[in-house]
Amino acid sequence: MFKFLKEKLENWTKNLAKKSEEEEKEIVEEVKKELKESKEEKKVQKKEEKETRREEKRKEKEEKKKGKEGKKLKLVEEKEPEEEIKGIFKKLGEKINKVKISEKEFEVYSEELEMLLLENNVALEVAEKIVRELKQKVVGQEFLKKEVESAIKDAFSDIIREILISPPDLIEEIKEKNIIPEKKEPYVILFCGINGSGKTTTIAKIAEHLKSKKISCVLAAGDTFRAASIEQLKKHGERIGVKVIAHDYGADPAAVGFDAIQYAKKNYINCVLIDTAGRMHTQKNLLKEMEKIVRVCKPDKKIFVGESITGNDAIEQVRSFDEAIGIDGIVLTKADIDEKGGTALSVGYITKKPIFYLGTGQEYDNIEPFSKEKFIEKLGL
Ligand SMILES: Nc1nc2c(ncn2[C@@H]2O[C@H](COP(=O)(O)OP(=O)(O)OP(=O)(O)O)[C@@H](O)[C@H]2O)c(=O)[nH]1
Ligand SMILES: [Mg+2]
Repeated sequence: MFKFLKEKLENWTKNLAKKSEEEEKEIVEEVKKELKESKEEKKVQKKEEKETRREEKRKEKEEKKKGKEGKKLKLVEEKEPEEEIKGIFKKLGEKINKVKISEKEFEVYSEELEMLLLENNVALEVAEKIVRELKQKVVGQEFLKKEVESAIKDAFSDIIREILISPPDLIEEIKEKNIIPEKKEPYVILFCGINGSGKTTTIAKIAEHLKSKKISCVLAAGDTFRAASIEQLKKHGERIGVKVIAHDYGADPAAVGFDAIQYAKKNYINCVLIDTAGRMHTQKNLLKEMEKIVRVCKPDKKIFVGESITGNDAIEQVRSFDEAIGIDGIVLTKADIDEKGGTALSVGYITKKPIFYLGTGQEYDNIEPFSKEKFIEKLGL
């Protein structure tokens, strides 16, 4: 993920350190010069003193000859040279161990960083926010040279942490709703998204995941539109041992969902997962159709399933589905083939909706609850 981010960051901090090494050399030269000058000054001073002493001795002798007592020679008090050198080197040490990032140095890096973020599917609005906040955190700050890289990385991770929204614990929510089995209130999740984004596969993965947490499921074959979609869901159901409620092709998806909920109530099933037909976010009439499913089935969660490789288009998709039915969260599929990773950052920030899961392959166990920290770790921060 975020190819080259780590490399770019390392290059930048190396350059900063190099720059400070050049400064360091300049400072050392300056100090050397200062020391040399002060040594020369002292030489001249000593020579002068010697001459005065010689002169005074001569005068003394003359005075003695004259029978008078000679005056004692008073020497100029000298500052210990070692003390002086120590002071200079202390100051020198303080200066050369620190790096201060100027606005100009940041500008050079920030342009590269913004480009890199955009290349990795981070939306412009989000890339600009990251750069702006990083600038606030690092420009004008003094860092210890050996800590500059980790300080910038920390600042970066903090920004990402702020941008991403942590999802609520779905398992806990389902268990809470099912706390009184006699109430027979299954937790209902509706899945939506454009064609081929991975809705049906994600439903099977989540059903398997919930099963492993001792939560029972029933699947509703709400995609009554695409050829073979019902068979596809039934096959998944057979493989994972989960009941599928289906009507014929062309039937009302809201009715399929409603039936699945009735089945769950009757059989004390904890959770209903409703599949829907893929529809482009630009097809307003098809989005409207989703409203009816929502009205009839009253889902506890409406989850948008999008591909992490989609990039900026995913934002438009989530926005359209959100406007139509008000989504509660996101599943990003195909994270296993996404080298970039920016989609998670962008959809999360722009829609302010949490990402619940990442799809990481075609097998049933290829699903991961989304974790901010894991995401940050994958970025190499
Ligand atoms: N590599 C990878 N492939 C995935 C992932 N999730 C789904 N797929 C594949 O994506 C393809 C489409 O998946 P489906 O689950 O049928 O997608 P859908 O959204 O239900 O598609 P429609 O019903 O046609 O709208 C299938 O080949 C899946 O195996 C994933 O996380 N990683
Ligand atoms: Mg499907």
